[in-house]
Amino acid sequence: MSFVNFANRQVQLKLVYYGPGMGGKTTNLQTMHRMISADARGDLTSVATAGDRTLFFDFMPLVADAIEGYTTRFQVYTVPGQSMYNLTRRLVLRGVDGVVFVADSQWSKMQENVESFANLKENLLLQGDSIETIPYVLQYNKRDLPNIAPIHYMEFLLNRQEGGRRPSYEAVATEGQGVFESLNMIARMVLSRFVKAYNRRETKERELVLV
Ligand SMILES: Nc1nc2c(ncn2[C@@H]2O[C@H](COP(=O)(O)OP(=O)(O)OP(=O)(O)O)[C@@H](O)[C@H]2O)c(=O)[nH]1
Ligand SMILES: [Mg+2]
Repeated sequence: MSFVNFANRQVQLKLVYYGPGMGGKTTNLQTMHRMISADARGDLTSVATAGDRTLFFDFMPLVADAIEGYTTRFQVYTVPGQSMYNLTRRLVLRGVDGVVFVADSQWSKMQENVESFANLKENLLLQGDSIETIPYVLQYNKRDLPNIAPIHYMEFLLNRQEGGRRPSYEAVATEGQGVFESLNMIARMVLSRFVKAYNRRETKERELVLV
């Protein structure tokens, strides 16, 4: 949930990695944790896991100098992808500012991708958000595997929302490919929406400027 704290000059924004089970959401955070220097990120906390599977959520804070004069903190979460954990997904999604949808590129996962995306739309609506207005990007992960669908097919399945095409990235999250492209773009989209909305509401001397 976005907020500004003038006393300690902080802006806080919430990013959620969403998508089908085993798609690579947790792996995105693990790769970020490995590759971002310790002064720009906090610990990666995984709350309840069974082997590879997230049962509750993962969480990691990131810090950036994105807004002039303010420290910007991104609270980054993953949801559990398995369909039975929908109530947990709703909890994690509360107050979200931006979503990275991590799809699994394997042919055998196309139905799960579509179902998970429909589930995201439904859960956004339930909390008064909408896929048309919430900033999100698509990440087509596991491009290193042999039996994968071509990008144009995944775009056809997942990237035809009203409100236009969204940015999408090919990824191999285990190796870092596509991880930072997705993160940088969602951060940029969320910040620019936040700054616009904020400046509309506030007086001139409180204007926030993206750097
Ligand atoms: N080959 C390959 N394997 C990957 C890639 N990304 C993730 N994996 C593997 O896929 C498995 C599942 O990845 P996770 O990141 O745990 O998936 P998740 O989306 O968090 O799954 P849930 O927590 O169940 O929702 C792990 O064994 C990862 O190492 C990739 O790009 N290529
Ligand atoms: Mg996970």
